[in-house]
Amino acid sequence: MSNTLHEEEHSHYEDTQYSTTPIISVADFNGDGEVDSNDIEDIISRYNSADEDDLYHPLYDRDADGDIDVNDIIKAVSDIGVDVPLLDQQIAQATQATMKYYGSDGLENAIADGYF
Ligand SMILES: [Ca+2]
Ligand SMILES: [Ca+2]
Repeated sequence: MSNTLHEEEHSHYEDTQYSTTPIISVADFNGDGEVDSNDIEDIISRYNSADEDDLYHPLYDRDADGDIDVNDIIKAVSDIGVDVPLLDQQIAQATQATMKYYGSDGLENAIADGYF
């Protein structure tokens, strides 16, 4: 019984259009160990952005479909109060630390900081 169920889930997963998964499993965007109003304000400030926009960053794309829309915000809100895995905190902190090198000003910021 459990084997059959597992196989069905597996084949369903392979049929889906999206091969990417969110960068972090819960919406602790600033990596402080909890999902609270700061994280929600953070994602709301990026609302209605998509792949090529500077406001878009995959860290906030909770369903990994290339935009930050109401579905991503709903997912983030539903994470309020959940336990944040240590790995997610570390990934979020590392991603925040390098976020200024992302987007159209990214290269300029990297040069200004002496990376090139
Ligand atoms: Ca947080
Ligand atoms: Ca999305």
